[in-house]
Amino acid sequence: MQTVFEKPKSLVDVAMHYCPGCTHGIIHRLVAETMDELDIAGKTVGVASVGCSVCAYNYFECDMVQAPHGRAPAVATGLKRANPDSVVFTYQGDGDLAAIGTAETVHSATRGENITVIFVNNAIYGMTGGQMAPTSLPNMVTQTTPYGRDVKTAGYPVRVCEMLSTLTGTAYAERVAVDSVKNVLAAKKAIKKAFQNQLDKKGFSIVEVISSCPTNWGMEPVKALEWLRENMIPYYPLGVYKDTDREAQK
Ligand SMILES: Cc1ncc(C[n+]2csc(CCOP(=O)(O)OP(=O)(O)O)c2C)c(N)n1
Ligand code: SF4
Repeated sequence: MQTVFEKPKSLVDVAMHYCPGCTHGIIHRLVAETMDELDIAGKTVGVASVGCSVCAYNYFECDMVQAPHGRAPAVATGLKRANPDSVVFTYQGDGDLAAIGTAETVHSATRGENITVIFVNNAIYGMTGGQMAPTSLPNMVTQTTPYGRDVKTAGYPVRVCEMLSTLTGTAYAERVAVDSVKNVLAAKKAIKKAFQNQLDKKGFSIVEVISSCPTNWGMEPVKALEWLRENMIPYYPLGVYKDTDREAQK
């Protein structure tokens, strides 16, 4: 019988700690499939961040480091510069990448570090119980905005791909989602390209993955995906925000 689907070799065969219906598991699989297909697990170092994916080092069959909150791109910079033949990726939530880690994110991009950033945007601080994140939507109810995010006091959400695409050092920035089969397939393509870019020495590549947090959104997993589709994607349009490959062809 022909095998049409199997667990990637670069994913450790253990039960994950993520909540039922959490999309972190899907994104882990896409990263692991990419490592298998590019045959790079043996020279890859992943940098886990702080957030629900803090234990990502338990799940990938490659070397892993766990960075302090927000510092993953700085740690990745050091790893990549010390060993340019390695493949280095970070795996970060929106609290990690777009709040405490904003400086590291912006400056590693503007330096054009040849690393791959996987940015999981679920619009909330998942691990700590659902506080407002920089990417929480206007009027979104969170633990710290029980009446909804008031932009007059809490400001507007940060659109990371749009912001980073203005930086010359960014080679590639794409926003994808994992709410449907079609979007998961597109997310895989983007993640693979972000790793291939690094092999081709193209510079800083980021894939923002619009994700769900059913637990802290207070929704059943399927409802959370519907909410994502109806609320997050309109605010965070999917697509390629920067691709130096495409610009070179113009
Ligand atoms: C220096 C520091 N400040 C604050 C915290 C507490 N903290 C842990 S995880 C987290 C937010 C993580 O949210 P996010 O990055 O969106 O990831 P998610 O859990 O949603 O996947 C915070 C504030 C910490 N661990 N270290
Ligand atoms: S709290 Fe949210 S982001 Fe964290 S594992 Fe649970 S569903 Fe996923």
